[in-house]
Amino acid sequence: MTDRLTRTTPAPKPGIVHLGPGAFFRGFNAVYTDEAMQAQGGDWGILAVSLRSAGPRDQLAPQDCAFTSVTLGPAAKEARVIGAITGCLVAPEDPGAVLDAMTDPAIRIVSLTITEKGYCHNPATGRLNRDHPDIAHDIANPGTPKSAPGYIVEALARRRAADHAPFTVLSCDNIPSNGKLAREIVLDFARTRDTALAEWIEGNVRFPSTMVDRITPATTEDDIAELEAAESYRDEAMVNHEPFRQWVIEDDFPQGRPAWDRVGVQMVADVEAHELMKLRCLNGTHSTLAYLGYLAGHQTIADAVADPDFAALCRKMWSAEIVPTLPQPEGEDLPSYTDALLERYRNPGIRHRTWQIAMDGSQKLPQRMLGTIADNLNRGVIPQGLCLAVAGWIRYVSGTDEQGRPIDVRDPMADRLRDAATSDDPVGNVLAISDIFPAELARDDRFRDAVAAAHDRLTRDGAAAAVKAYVA
Ligand code: CS2
Repeated sequence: MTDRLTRTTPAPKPGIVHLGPGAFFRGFNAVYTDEAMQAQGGDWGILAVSLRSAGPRDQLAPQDCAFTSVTLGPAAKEARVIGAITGCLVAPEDPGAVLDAMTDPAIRIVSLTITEKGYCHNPATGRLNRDHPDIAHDIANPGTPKSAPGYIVEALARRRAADHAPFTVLSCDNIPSNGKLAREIVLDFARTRDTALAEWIEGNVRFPSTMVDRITPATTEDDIAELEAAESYRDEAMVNHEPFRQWVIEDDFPQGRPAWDRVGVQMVADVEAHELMKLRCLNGTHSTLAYLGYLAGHQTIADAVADPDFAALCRKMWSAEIVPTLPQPEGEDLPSYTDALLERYRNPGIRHRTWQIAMDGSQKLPQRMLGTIADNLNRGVIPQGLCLAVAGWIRYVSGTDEQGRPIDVRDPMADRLRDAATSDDPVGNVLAISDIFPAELARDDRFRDAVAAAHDRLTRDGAAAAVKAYVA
């Protein structure tokens, strides 16, 4: 049997605690930070914290937290060992150790890739969901938290009590104004405990927003075996990703930051236009391809866009429905951006499963599609492609595919969605879920009728035919 990968360079001193050490973090934050330390030094090693499973620690720890980042180009692969991670904690095993690390003054940034649902917020309002079981637990047990907001608020309270400067909170999830959302939920949580603490956080803690982008499919056993054959070592913590990457960050780090600007990160004053571009153009069509593509039998994004109708679906949605709603981000040419997206989707090296992207739709739809739909309705346009995508999601969460086979729907609201989507009035009952659909949109007859018509068509003719009809 081949040996495990081992670290050959000394581990840096930690300056960052990162919550959510999944594939995206490894192929993105860790790679950029590794390069930034190589370019300009600095004690910016990353202590990774898994809030739930022991998986990341079990993969990373036996290799001294070194791991391989594999860039999958359309023609060739390139493997690089990344040494930026200094350790990995599993929070449920020892919440005290995580809080100690977060209270250490050497830690100046706490970054997050906890996915949409990790914010424990109501997706329609952006406020903390106090009924969330983890939040209720953390309010009652502040010293042994479970949720990201619970850890952040307790660590900030301890830093304040010890007279240490706070860390900067850096959200790297696919949510618009992710820094503002992180700030809202942290403040909402702090207010449940202590108004003075909430005021201190409000006045002293920075929450820069970011736009993050790199397609990073979940690692499979085959990926690990292929790397083992090519490099003659075994790396359970490896990640595969596309060559493209883009990180736009609001430059607001009173306690300092790695020299990310030296390695291609765009440090800007306001990230919003970039975020809207990325969330609506990329994630909006990604989710569309996920639901309609899955229903039409496509396993991966590359398979879906190899079908000319699905490629045309993306192009038509970008030009007719998505790009017209966007402010112009500085330095971007939107038509070139969307052309490049289609090329990225086509990358045959990337096997990004439609099923993976279809997960957690209840948390993703608002920022990926519903805002774009509302903007179109406000300008008098009924966005038929986006309405078809919403109808595709409703079909998907019903839990049965077009051949009558079960779909493994993963979503925190899966049961509620299935009940609504399999009722007598699937569209009416799903749109009535106010945690997902803002009241004004749910009430809009133009939207409701377009989704209902698309849902009828999908049920009658199937996804492939419905997409063909849209692009015709
Ligand atoms: C994808 C994203 O899984 C998903 O929902 O749409 O993770 C996407 O690959 C990234 O945002 C690309 O930057």
